[in-house]
Amino acid sequence: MTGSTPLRVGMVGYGFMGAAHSHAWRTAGRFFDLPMSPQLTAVAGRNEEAVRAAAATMGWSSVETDWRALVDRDDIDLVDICSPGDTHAEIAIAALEAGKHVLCEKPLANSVQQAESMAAAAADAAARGVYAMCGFAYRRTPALSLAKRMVSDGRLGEIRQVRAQYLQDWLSDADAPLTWRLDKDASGSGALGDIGAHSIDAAQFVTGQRISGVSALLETFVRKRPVGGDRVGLGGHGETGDDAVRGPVTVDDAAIFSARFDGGPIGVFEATRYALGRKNAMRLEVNGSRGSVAFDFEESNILRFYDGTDDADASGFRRIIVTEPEHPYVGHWWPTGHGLGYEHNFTHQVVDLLTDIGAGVQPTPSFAEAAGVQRVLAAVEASAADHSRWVPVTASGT
Ligand code: SOE
Repeated sequence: MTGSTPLRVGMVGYGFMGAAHSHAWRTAGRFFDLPMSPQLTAVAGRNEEAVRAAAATMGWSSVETDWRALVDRDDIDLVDICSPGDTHAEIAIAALEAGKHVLCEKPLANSVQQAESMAAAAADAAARGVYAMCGFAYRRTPALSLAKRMVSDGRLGEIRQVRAQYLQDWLSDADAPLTWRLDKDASGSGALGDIGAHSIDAAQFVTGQRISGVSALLETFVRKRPVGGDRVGLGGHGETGDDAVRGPVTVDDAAIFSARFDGGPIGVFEATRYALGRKNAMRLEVNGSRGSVAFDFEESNILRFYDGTDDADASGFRRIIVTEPEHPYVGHWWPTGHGLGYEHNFTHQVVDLLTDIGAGVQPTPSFAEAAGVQRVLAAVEASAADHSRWVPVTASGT
C-alpha cells in the first residue's frame, strides 16, 4: 500500500520529458507500493499560457513562470528537472540547498565542471537526508535490469566485450528545424550527450564497470537548419522557401568511439540521429566468457541470452520474453505475457527513487555517478577534437 504521507513534486519543464515524468508521477503509486504518495503540486515554465495548458493536460495543480519561485515554495518536497541541460546545474544546486530532493534528467549537465559542482551539492545534501538522482531511465527497462542481474549472478562469466548503439533517424531530413537539441549552449552536445549518454550509463550499469579511456569520432552532417517551420515530435520539416532563415547546428550529429573498461573489457559505441529506419534502437550486447546478452529497445520486451555452457548441438541465442513476474518490475503490471513500453521506465524510476528516499539511502545513479558519465562525454569530445587521440577518463575530469 502506498504511504499516505504526501511527497509534493515541483517539475521544471513540460516538453517530451516533462510529459514522460508527469505520467510516471501519476502512475507509480497506482501499481507499486511507495513509501509516500506523489502529488503533482506545481510545474514551472517561462511561457504562462503554455505552462498552464501543460499543467491542465499533464495533471499539475498549479504553475510558476520562474523556476526560482518553484524552488522557494514551502509546499514542494522534490524538484524534478526536465528542462534543457544548460539549466540543470543552477536549478539542482538551488533546490538541494533549499532542502528539496532532486530528480534531474540526463545528461546531468553540459560540462564536467557543472556536473562536479552538482555532485558536490548532492553529497552535502545527502548528509542532511536530502537526495539527488539522475534520470537515466533505460536502466529501468526490465530486460536491461535482467541483463544486469544475469551479469551480477555470473551467468556471462568474465565480461570481455561491449557493443552499444543508440540509433535514431529524426534528423535525417536536412530541412528538419533547428531546435534546442542542436544548440550546444542549450544541450551541451548532440547525439553524443542526448542518446550516447544513455548507452554509456547502460553499459556501465549492466557490466558494473567504468569506462577508463576512449578514442572517438564526431561528425555534423547538416551544419545549417531552418529556424522556423513545423515541428513534429523531435524533428519535423522546417521552412525552406527563399526567405527561410537558417541557423547553425553547433553539436555533433553522430558519435562513434571505442573504449576500455576498468576491469578489462573493451567496447564500441555509436550514437546517431541519422540512421534512417532506426527509430529508437537503443542496443546493447555484452559478451562474456560463459555467455552473451543482447538487447534492442525496438523489441524492448525481449532479452537475447546465449548460454555458452549449453551442449553444442542445442546451443543458440534464447529469446527471453521479459514479461513474467520473475522479471524485474514486471510483476506489478499486467498478467503474465503482456508487455511494457517506453513510459514504464520512467514509472520505475519514480518507484526506485521514492523507495530509496523512504529508506534513507542514496538513490542510483547518484549525481556523482552521473558526473562519471559526463567525464566520458568530455573525453569523447576531447578525443574527437584531437584526431581520435586516446583520452583517459580520469576520476576528476579530463
Ligand atoms: C531524443 O533523442 C530523445 O528524446 C532523448 O532525449 C531521450 O533521452 C531518449 O529516451 C529518447 O530520445
